Amino acid sequence: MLTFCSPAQQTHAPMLELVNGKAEEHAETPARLANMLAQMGAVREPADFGLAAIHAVHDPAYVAFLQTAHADWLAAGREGDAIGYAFPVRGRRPLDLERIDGRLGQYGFDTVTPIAAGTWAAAYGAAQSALAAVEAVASGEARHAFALCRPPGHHAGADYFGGYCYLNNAAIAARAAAARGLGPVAVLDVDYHHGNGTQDIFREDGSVFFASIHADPRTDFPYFWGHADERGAGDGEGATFNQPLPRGTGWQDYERALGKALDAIAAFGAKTLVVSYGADTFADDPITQFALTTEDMQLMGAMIGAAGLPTITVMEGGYNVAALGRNVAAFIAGLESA
Ligand code: Q9C
Ligand code: ZN
Repeated sequence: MLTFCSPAQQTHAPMLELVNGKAEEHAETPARLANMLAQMGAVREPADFGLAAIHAVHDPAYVAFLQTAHADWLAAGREGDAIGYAFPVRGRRPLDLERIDGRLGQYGFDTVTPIAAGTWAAAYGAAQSALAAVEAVASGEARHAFALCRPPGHHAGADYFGGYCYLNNAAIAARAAAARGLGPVAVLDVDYHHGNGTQDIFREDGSVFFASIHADPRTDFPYFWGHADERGAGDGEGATFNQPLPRGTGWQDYERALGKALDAIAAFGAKTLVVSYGADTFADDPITQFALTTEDMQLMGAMIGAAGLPTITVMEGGYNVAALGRNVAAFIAGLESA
């Protein structure tokens, strides 16, 4: 598998997340990527494709906020990572706020996604890895390419961050793939959590199909998106397909949902697949509640590969650090067996 990763991705090292009423050690650690890299063969550094493909998905004012947020935080006399504490629940509108705290609330939706010193450089590097994977497929160099993105991306919307995500690598890849003539594109999101950012970005865009299999948002993050009745809107009506599954779901039920998602993607007429792959469906993941095994990751990869589409995979979550590289390697082995 042609695999991409930027060294800049390791500069993001958030310290804490405020969850369960406590400051806990952040789950999305540099050790995750180190473990994945240890299981990969050669990994390529992406070229720098610049900001244009990022701006094709994200609001430039939001991107500018991300670039200076940590420096603004330090300039306000703070130390450590920037975390918001006040959020506009209703009537969110593009106010031009001055204070970093107002801006963190304006653009963020939770208290688990700190902006640290290296966050922008790492998020930019992860987006470049996704773009390099697109380029490898578009140029015909590879039929499958994998971007070892970290930080992940699928919770980030056009103008917001959250869920450990800042730039939406899958959406950036999908738009870039369509621009390179690889459309129609479908995004298949198999992370444990619903990919709310990707859904929002393509909600009214009927040219990109979005299918997600995830823990029911009635019980799990991100709570406010991913319910079965969310099917897209306007031009995108019917091009969003959510399958929320209960906690405890194992391979048998997961396989059935994956089959339905792949059928819908085929019916849509997708020519290219972007997969948001999260290994946090793993039974021994410390923050989630599905029951897939490492072997199931291989079966998942094989089913996706059997769809027969050129496929760009971007890494999302997965928090059992010791098992992460093994799970990713199993998924890739399955994908390549098809
Ligand atoms: N008790 C991704 O997998 N909530 N993001 C954690 C744990 C946040 C996950 C609560 C989970 C965000 C990309
Ligand atoms: Zn996740």
